[in-house]
Amino acid sequence: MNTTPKHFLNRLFNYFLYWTLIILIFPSLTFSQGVSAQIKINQLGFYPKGPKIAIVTGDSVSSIFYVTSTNLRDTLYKGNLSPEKRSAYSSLITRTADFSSFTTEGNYFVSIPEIGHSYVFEINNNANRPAAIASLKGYFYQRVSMPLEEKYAGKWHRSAGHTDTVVYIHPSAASEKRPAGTVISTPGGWYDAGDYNKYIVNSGITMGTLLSAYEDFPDYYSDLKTNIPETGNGVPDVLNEAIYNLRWMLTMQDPNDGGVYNKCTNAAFDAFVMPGATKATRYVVQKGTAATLDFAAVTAQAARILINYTNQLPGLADSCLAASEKSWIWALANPHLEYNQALMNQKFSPAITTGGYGDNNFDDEWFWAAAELYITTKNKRYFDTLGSHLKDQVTLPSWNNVGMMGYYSLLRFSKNLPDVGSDIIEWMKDKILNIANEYIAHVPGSPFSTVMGQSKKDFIWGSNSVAANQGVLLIKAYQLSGDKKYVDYALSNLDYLLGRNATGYCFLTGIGSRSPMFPHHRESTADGVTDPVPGLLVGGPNPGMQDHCTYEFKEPETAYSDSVCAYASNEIAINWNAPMVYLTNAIEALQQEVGYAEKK
Ligand code: G3I
Ligand code: 9MR
Repeated sequence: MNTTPKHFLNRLFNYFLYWTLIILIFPSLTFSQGVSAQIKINQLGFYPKGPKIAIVTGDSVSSIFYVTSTNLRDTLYKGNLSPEKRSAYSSLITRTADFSSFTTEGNYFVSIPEIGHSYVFEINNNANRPAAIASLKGYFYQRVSMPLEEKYAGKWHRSAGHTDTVVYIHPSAASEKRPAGTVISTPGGWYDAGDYNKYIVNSGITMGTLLSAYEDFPDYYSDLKTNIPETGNGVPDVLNEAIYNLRWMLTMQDPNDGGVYNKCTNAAFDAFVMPGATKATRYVVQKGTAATLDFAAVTAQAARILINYTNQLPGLADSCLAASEKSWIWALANPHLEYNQALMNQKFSPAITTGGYGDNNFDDEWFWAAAELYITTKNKRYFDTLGSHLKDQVTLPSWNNVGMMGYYSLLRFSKNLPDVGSDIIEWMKDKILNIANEYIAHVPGSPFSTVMGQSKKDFIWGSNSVAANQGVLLIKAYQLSGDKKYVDYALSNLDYLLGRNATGYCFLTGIGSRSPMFPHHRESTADGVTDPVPGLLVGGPNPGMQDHCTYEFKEPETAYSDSVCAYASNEIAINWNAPMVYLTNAIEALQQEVGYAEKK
């Protein structure tokens, strides 16, 4: 063997050259497959010191995963995939890649040999801020009666939609002072969803959720700007946005008796044209107990918030409180007036075939309205009503189930409620913590390590709002207990909504690498812009598939179709966006408090 110093140096050089090449080539050889649909991940990213999980679906030869640079040259973290889990609500097999201990800021892929790599994601402070701002801005694009100028709406600028200054009293809504055919003006507000109608019941929970987001995180929202015409007027943008819909809601009350019409609507759904392009007659239809009590709750809550902005908004808080108390009086006289569209259509014409939002149980609406009115006025008569409903069942909020909204508000103001004893406060707190604890108990066994999707019942029409509302409840659990683990679980559902789910979609339009391109949203279909209107949360997996469209996947977790046809899984709606606004912004607001991010 030649062992001269020259040869030794040569061999040493070759040895280093060999390993340098291996290091450079190895990752690109192994990870050259490109983006893999098998890797599901929050497509925005993670906080430096927060939980970080990706899920691999299907077969995987490798039991190892890497976090790599986006040119695949540098391998920065290596971890083991978890053992396989089988999903109960689809045929998927999943494995977890947990890289929570990797804390270096930057842009990365999760890469798995023989499979490929994830979409790019970021590790940084404010990781979810784009979704937080976009989901709130989404409401601006739903505004009905004003032009959306390019400086605010970008390429989605458009002229005003429905003016709604000539709206007819439908025969179902006729009263002595406003007989059928009377013209009223009820402009403004947000379009409800992919359709062009405006529904009070659905505005109820939407407004309650947005106003609660503000009441829970006022300092955070005072700095959050969404580039809307009102930005900079001294009122936080979340309130500016809500006020646009609030002013519409106020016009939906009959000033003669305080009752509130269920909706402002066409007789039938519009075609897929731009907002305001059709000139179909608009009606307000029958008053109802649910609509009126939801209205009472929202206006009572708005009154106590807006009293702090009387310089900018003179008189608005007072008008809200007066409207709220008047609607309450109407509800007392009409405690059980259901909006039953089918029955209504048997009696009156024209028949109304737009969304119903029909509800026939008003216990929860009574409780919520009484709670908001009581908090705002401290008047004992409202306490008496809420007290009589305290033992009612409360579950996760939805448009027809708003009792929990009352819990949230009462607990928020628990130190300032003269008639509400600590026993009641503790009882409500326990209810919420019990639900939260039940949610988190089964996460380790859940296929995507999320709270969402542990029950088949989670996958309903608007299932994404179930995920978001579970997240909101977990944020409340954190606020009530101070236990940070609840925020981790809330984040698991945000990760679900932004990509860590069985479909692999980031469900908020315009966000992430793979988000819906064809939502059931008339404007997005008609505007000639390739990208859909941004910041809108689609309904999500719904095995009910009531739209009868073609679905490639039909299992509970996967029954989602990114097609305009699929209104049962791919429409957008204001009541689904609201808990998304709450959840994303709450986590952004809490990132330092819970130790996910350090102050910079
Ligand atoms: O109440 C029953 C419950 O008892 C039962 O266990 C459950 C089983 O699936 O169904 C429940 O009823 C469901 C109801 O929502 C309440 O959650 C219906 O099946 C379901 O079809 C119904 O879907 C609603 C849909 O309209 C059809 O009415 C959605 O919640 C609601 O978000 C959606 O709202 C539409 C508006 O009408 C029009 N604008 C667009 C908007 C969004 O798609
Ligand atoms: O576009 C409508 C959507 O907003 C509703 O959620 C959905 C259910 O009420 O209905 C959609 O409209 C469809 C109608 O129900 C049936 N004919 C086709 C309409 C547009 O796809």
